[in-house]
Amino acid sequence: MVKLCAPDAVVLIDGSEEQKHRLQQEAIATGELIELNQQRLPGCFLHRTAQDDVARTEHLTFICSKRKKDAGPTNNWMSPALAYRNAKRYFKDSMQGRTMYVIPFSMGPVGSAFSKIGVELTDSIYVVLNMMIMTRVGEEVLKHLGVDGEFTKCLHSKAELDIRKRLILHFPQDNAIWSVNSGYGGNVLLGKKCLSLRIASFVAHKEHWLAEHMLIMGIEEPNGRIQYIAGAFPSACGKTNLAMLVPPEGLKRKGYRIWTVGDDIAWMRVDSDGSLWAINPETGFFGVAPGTNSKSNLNMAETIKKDTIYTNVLLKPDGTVWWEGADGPMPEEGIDWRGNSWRPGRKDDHGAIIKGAHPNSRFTTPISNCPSASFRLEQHHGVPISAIIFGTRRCHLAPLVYESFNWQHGVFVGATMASELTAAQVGKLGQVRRDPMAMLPFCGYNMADYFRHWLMMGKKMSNPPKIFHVNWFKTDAHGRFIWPGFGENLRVLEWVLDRCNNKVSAQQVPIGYIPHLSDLDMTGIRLEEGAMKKLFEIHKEAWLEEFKGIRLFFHMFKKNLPEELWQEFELLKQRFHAYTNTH
Ligand code: GTP
Ligand code: SPV
Ligand code: MN
Repeated sequence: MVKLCAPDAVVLIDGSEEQKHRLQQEAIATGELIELNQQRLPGCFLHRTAQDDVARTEHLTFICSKRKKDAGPTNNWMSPALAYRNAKRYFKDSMQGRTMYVIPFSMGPVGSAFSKIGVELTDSIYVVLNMMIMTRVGEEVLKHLGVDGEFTKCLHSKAELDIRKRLILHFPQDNAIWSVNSGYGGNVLLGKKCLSLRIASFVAHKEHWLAEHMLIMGIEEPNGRIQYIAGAFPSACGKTNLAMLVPPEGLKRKGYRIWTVGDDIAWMRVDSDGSLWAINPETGFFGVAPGTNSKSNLNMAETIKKDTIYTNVLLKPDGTVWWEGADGPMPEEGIDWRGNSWRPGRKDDHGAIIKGAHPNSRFTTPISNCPSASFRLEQHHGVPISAIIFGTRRCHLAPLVYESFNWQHGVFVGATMASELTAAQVGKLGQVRRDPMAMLPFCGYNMADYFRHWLMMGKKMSNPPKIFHVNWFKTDAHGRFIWPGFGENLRVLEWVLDRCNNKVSAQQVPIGYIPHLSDLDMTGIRLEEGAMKKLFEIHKEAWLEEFKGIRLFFHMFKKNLPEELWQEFELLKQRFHAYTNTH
């Protein structure tokens, strides 16, 4: 790779504080990082990406399996030969005048049987410093690799940061990832989506485990019992917020405590007890900034006060940062995410208000600084999962919460998830797309085989988690969210756990079980008249309409779609046939 990229120097990242400090100083000198007010935000820096490099570019992301059908109909595919050839043109001499950094990293605790090792080569100090937050980096990792150990070979170059030459390539058979011409997190922190989801899902299929786009959280009752939940929500649909929620005032008397294990990725295995056990392979959060404040997410507001790299937020004159929905008053001036001087209310040529921070601006921050960080983060075995929840962003269709009838039905619920697009993808905001298990952009192989794998995993467990679906995002006639969300979501999780513990019964509707309203503890909140009814409304016509989308989606997979999913679809239609709108 040195021969291909022609860097001036090669530097091995050893994981030491001294080296980190040197790299920070170097990045400040070149302008790659801006040092923030070190009294107010110790160890914090700001970075701005190119204006056309602010979110994952799914249309430039490819699965380069040998056969096209192994990538499946939902992935972009390129043959390995063509992909290597195309990318080599862009990598050629791309590091001239630059340093190549060699980052050995472990996803999962170093030495755990759950963990996987990668080595990322990059010409970006920003990538190095982010990887040092998001993963376990340095000599410890190399020791565990030995001389002939298997690792994921990750190559990244900013090259010219030219979107026309951008490629994010995955070679599952070679255990390799090549990313060129981007500097945006999800495209370049190769341990995250590229390794821990796309490559890992391919490996997990072969090795019989699950690599999922899921948060992991523990809910502790006053008697000390902690139960863990894993939740898959599409990008920017609430994983980070849920993973560290603060119990609402009304439930304080119950003494719950929340433990954050992870906010984005879960690796899960069946253990000898027949249950599903999960680790978070990451050590940091790469979280959405807009909307983060001490009311919506107190734990995160505390976490990001130090040792944090901010990307594409507003810089205030006092050397601190701001974004839409941050704590405190709106600043009177600043430098916006594009690097332009900014004042509130200014409009662009199209008459739209110019934002201070990009809607997908983010912070990179260590889990260890999070007040709710789980004490089990370093445990090699992970945590046992009692419930899996699939969450989507639907303004009308899906009720606040429902439970699937069994594992197979739960897989159907996950496989037919659909959500409105957010700023985390380049694309049309608000448009509904099917996003099975929140993995549409992250499954490294044929999604029909992935569904079959999920069905098989259910058969391997004598004590499988129950599967639920939630939707925090239903809106009223004025477009306002009906459910207050955030901390109040604990009321829903409480019902989820009650169901897992066989403490409450439920009402059966065609899509699954919904709560008896009296089983949701609503102490301390008052919603508008009729809100609860709206939140649990099952609108037959809307669901019949939804079936068209499901059928189209399933047909993409032709004969390869597992028969069980067609069966579940038939059963669902039959249940609706016998149903009249009563809720
Ligand atoms: P990725 O990092 O892209 O995978 O996203 P995520 O799933 O972790 O989403 P995150 O928690 O960062 O939330 C994204 C957006 O949803 C933010 O603007 C939040 O304020 C908003 N959000 C999160 N939870 C809720 C909720 O319960 N209700 C409402 N209305 N909004 C929420
Ligand atoms: C997501 O988009 O789901 C993220 C952010 O978690 S990124 O790492 O950029 O993919
Ligand atoms: Mn994510």
